[in-house]
Amino acid sequence: MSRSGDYDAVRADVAAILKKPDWDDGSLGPVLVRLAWHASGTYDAKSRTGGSNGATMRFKPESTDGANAGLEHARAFLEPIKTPARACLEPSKTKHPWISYADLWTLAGVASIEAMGGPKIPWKPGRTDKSPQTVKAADIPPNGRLPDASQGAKHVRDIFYRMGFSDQEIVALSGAHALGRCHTERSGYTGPWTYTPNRFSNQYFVLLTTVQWQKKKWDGPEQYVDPDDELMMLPTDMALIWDPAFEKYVRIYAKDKDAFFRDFAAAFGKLLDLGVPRTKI
Ligand code: DDH
Repeated sequence: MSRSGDYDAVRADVAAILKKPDWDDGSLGPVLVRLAWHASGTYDAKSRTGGSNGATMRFKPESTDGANAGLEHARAFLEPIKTPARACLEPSKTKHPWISYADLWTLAGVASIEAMGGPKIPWKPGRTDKSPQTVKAADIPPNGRLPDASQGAKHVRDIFYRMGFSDQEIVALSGAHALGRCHTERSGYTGPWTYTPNRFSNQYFVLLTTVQWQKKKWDGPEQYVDPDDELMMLPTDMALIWDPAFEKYVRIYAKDKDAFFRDFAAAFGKLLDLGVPRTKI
């Protein structure tokens, strides 16, 4: 068992489980980043509810929110880092039982981004978990707080302004779609955004601004594809180049990888900290 508070040991264990040849493009990184984001992206600044603190995605209705489909796998992949199945038989095999799920899920996102070549993300521990025995319905954010990919710029702003983000931060955060892919059985959409879905990069912006995106011809939901039908964009991704205020930042990040890395790190760190009680010094 690691020493309580040894977050570097947790980071190292997360990095060690990422490679998984039979999962998607061979890495758990993208789905772990999505877990960190969805755990945090329920925050409502006005009512100060939602957010990563509490790790409430373990409970209904958040656990069964359609937007979180597939994240049960991400949570299960992290479980052995906190409590291996055999730990009850062999307590010495327990790895990091002292870490809260809320800290583990957010730290796993941070560690994954760094392991996939992304920037160092500011992250602080201190999140606590709601207990399954005493959690109240009011502690769990309702469904519908995460973005709906079929909508446009107004919806994207409604969702992210609710959390307290600016247009520039919205665009920076959206660059996480350099990673991973869509799965028909989870969201209804299909395909990766970039040719390098396990590599954190500014490729999402480069592709958004250079490819001739066209509506995919299929029976599924409206999505956009490149002429070879290998890559994809969601309607909410396209909104970032259709809306002039968003487009300005898309073009900046397409040209300037360092600016994207810097702004993404700040915005992602802010996202993971929304609603986490911090004592001001
Ligand atoms: Fe996303 N995202 N996302 N996303 N997202 C999906 C996958 C991934 C939206 C919809 C989808 C962010 C913003 C938005 C990641 C990170 C981030 C999928 C596919 C949909 C749909 C799910 C599936 O089928 O498995 C929408 C809409 C928005 C929006 O802003 C309007 C943000 C801000 C992040 C972030 O991390 C900061 C990642 C990573 C994935 C890939 C997951 C995987 O399993 O691969």
